[in-house]
Amino acid sequence: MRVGVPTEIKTHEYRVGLVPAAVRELVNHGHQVTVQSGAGLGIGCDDQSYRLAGAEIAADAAGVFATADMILKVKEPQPAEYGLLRPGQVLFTYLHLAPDPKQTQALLHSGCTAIAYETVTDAQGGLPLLAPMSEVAGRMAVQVGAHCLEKEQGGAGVLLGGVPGVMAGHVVVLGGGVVGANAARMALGLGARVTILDKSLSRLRHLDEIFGNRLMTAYATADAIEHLLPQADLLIGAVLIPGAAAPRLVSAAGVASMRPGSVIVDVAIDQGGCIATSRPTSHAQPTYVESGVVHYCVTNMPGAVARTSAFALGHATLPFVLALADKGWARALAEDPHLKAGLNIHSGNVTHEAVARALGLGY
Ligand code: PYR
Repeated sequence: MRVGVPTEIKTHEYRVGLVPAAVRELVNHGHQVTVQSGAGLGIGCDDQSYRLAGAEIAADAAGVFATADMILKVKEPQPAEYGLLRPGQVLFTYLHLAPDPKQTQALLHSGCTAIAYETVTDAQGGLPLLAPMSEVAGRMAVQVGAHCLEKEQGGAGVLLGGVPGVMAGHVVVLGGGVVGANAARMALGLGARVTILDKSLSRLRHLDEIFGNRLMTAYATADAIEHLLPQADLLIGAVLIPGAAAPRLVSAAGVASMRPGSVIVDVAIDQGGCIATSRPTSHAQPTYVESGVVHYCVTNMPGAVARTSAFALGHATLPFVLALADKGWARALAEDPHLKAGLNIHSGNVTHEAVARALGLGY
C-alpha cells in the first residue's frame, strides 16, 4: 500500500502522523511511504531521518495526497486539504466531527473513507488511540492552568501548591476518566487540594484506591458541581462521551459564580466543550476572560508538547496502521470490530451512530 504523511497545518500543530521508527516498520512490511518535506521538523526528525527509515520525501502536500492510498495525519483536515482528498482514499487521523458540520460536509463530499482515532475502541471499553493524548492533555491541563493563575496571565495570583502558612489552591476536575486521572496526578504532585467528580461510583472507588485520601472524590450531581464552583481556583473539564458532543455540565451562571481570576481549562473542547462559556482557542491565542474567569480552550493541547505527543500517539496507532496497510481497510475493519468503531465516514455517509446523532443526521 502507498501511505502518505503530510505536514500538519493546523495553527501551531507540530506533531506528525508517523515517526521514523513507524515508517521503518511499514517499509519492512513491504509498503511505500511518502512523507512531506519538513513534516517531522517540529518533533526533531528531519527529512534524512525519514529517508534512512525508507521513506520517499515529497516537496509538498499535493505530492503526498496525489499518490497515497492511505493518508496518516494527526489533526482533522484543514480547509486547504479538503480538495486534496479523493474518493476511495483512506484518511486515518483525529476528526472530532460531532461539533464540526463544515468538516463533515467536506469529508462526505470528498468520497474518502475516514477512520477517526478518537472512536477506535478496545476490549476493555477504552479508547486506545485517544488515551495517550488524554494522558498528555490531562497532565498539561494542570501545567497550563497553574500558568494561567499567575497575575500576568489574568489569574488571581494563586500558587497551586501554596507555601507553609498559605493554603494550597483547589483544583476541581469534572470527569474521572483518563484526562481526569492524569490531571489529578499532576495537581496532587504540585501539592494542590484536588476534588474529582464522576457519575461512576466504581470509577471514584478506583481513583480513591489509587490516590488515597489526598484526593477528594464527589459524585457528579448538579448540586455538587454548583457547590464546588465558587471554591475552585482551577476547574478542569475532562468529560467525554465517545464520538458525541460533550455534555454541558457548567452553565454560564455557574461560571459567573466562580471567583474572579480563577481559571477554566476545558479539555473537552474538541468535542464542543463541557462548560457553557467555552469556545475553541488556538496555541497562538490560548486564553480569553469571561465573567472574570480565565478560559483556556485549545483544541489541540498535546501539539504544544509535540515530541512527547507524536511518539506516544505513534506507539498507539502503529498496530492499527499496520493492519490497515497489510490487509486493506475493508478486511482490517471486518476482522477487528474495535477498529471498525473508528469508521466515521464512508462513500458519502456518516457511519458512526453517535457522530451522526450529534450532527442531527440520519444513521
Ligand atoms: C489531539 O490530541 O489534538 C486530539 O484531537 C485528541
